[in-house]
Order: sequence, then structure tokens, then C-alpha cells
Amino acid sequence: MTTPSMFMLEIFLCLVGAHILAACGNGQTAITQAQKQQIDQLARFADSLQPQASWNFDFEKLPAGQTPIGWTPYFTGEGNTDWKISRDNENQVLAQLYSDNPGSHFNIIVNDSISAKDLKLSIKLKGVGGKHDQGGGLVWRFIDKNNHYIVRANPLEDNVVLYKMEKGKRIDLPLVGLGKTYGMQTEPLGKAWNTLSLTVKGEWFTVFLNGKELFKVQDQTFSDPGKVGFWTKADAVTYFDDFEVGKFE
Ligand SMILES: [Ca+2]
Repeated sequence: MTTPSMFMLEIFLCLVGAHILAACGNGQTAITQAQKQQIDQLARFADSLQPQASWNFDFEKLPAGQTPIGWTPYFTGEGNTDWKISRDNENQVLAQLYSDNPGSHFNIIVNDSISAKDLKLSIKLKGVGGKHDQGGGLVWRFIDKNNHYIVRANPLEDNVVLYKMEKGKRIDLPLVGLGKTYGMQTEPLGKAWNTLSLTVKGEWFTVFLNGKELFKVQDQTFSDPGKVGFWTKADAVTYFDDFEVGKFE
């Protein structure tokens, strides 16, 4: 049992170690400014380095009402998934439309021809429906529906969270310098378009929302090249557009 004096001692040790912040419960280590600069350098592609290959998808010239050729949908859990090219006023998008899934269900669609390890990804997304869940995000280093990385923006929770899906189990990953926070809170995401972007370099992942860096994650679980695509949860109906992929070697 923790006595009052032990409790005070724990608080004191946490305060003393604040600049190194050895844990205080989350098992993570806060970083100094110098360490942050080093990590920024490791996680960043040099400005002079151009992608080996790049792709842009605006979904404009594809037949509406059909799953685009060259993309494969998946889902986990009970229910179904329904990815189709859809109209959004004068614009065409790729939408996840199936709206009767339980909370423990994930929808995925990946591009069949792109395989990359290090890359830059950017997607515009808009949450248009969902009671259990809304919004969605990106998958990368996709091996199969049970093994990949995910980052998603949720307008019901107004947060952005990065996960690994390993052997069918989804786990949120700690943020560099902040620890296990379940991602980061954001400004209200609402029903507007938001742009979620990501830089993936080795074991470093940097996440941006509407052009502003939110956080970094370091993880080594999946280090091989994999496919890229989109992700939603449960009954979320979400539109995706203007997908940009840059692949680095
Ligand atoms: Ca479009």
C-alpha cells in the first residue's frame, strides 16, 4: 500500500525528474530541446530529396457508384464494408458508405499497386455520418487486414490517434516526448474537409493536421514495405479525396 509519505516522495521524484521526466506513470521519457532537434532530423527527408515515385488520386474520372478498379476493400469484425466512388456536389470522392456496423468493426481499402516503406501521404477527409464513430484516416505498411499502421481523425472525439494493428489487435502508440496519451486533441473537426498528412521514415512517423505538425511516433513493429490506403471504424460514413503519395528509397 502507498502511504502518504511515499505518495509525496513519488510526487517529489516526478517533479525532480521533470526535465527528463522518467515516466511518472506512462513509461515514456520526455525529451530535451536538443533531443527534439535530433529526432526532427531523423524523421525528416532532406529538402533536396525528391520522391522516387509519386501518385495523386482525385477520383474525378472514375465511374460513380463503383469500387474503383485497382483498389481492394477489407473489413474486420461483424458487418460489411462498401467503398464506392461517390458524388459530393460537383466533386467525386472515394466513400465508405456502409452505415450499419457495430463498434468493433474496421473498414479498410488499399491501393493494389503501390508498395512503399518510406513515404509521404496526404488525404482530405470529411466525416458525413456515424453514431458510434466518425471520420477516418490512413493505413500504411499494410501487410494484411490484421497487420498495418493506422492514423485517424475523429470528429466525435476531436482527436488524432496513431495505432498499430498487430495480429488483429489495435493498440494506440505513445507520442514522442509525451507518452501514452491516446493521440492528441485537436480543434473541432466538424463536418468540414480536414487534411491528414504523414511522413514515414524508418521507425519515425510524423503526423500533420491541416498542414500543422501534431506529433511524432517511433515504432519498429512493421519495417517492410506495404500497401497504403484508407481506414474507418464502425458505422462511420466518410468521404476521401485528393490522396497524395510520395515514395522514398
Ligand atoms: Ca475529387
